Amino acid sequence: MERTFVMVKPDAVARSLTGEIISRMENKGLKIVALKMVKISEEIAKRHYEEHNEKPFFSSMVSYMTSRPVVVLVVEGVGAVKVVRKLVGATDPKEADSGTIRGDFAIDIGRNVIHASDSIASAEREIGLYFAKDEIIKYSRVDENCLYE
Ligand code: FUP
Repeated sequence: MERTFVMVKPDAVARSLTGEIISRMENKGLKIVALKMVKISEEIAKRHYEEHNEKPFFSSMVSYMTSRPVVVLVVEGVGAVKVVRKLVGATDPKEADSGTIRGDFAIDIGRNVIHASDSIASAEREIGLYFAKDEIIKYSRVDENCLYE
């Protein structure tokens, strides 16, 4: 089992897409093991996106990410990092395939509705930024015997 970090970004929360986006992950067979709404601080936003701190879009992205609430999740499943990235689609929604979350619900790279970790190492780092260990819950989905061979 693998865990990944997901954020329903401020644009998606404001557009009431939270339920639709979470449903797609549940329907795929992924298990939500942590979930909360937060309004993130500038410090957390800067740490989250530290790899982009030299980029021209960095400061506008940080102010956008802190402007409204977001919903953060930890999602678990076999190959969860890759599986969620496939559900999410390409970074630029104009390039994202139809059927993906960004392909279906977004048009602008600066408003691409969702974030998902791009590797197991990023997932561990990002989960640690947003969640305490005791906020991640162990439980079974009742359909696990049907989802997995
Ligand atoms: P992703 O992992 O798909 O979220 O993509 P990146 O880590 O490359 O980019 C992180 C975020 O930076 C994107 F979700 C949106 C933002 N971004 C811009 O706003 N403009 C750009 O030109 C590139 C990225």
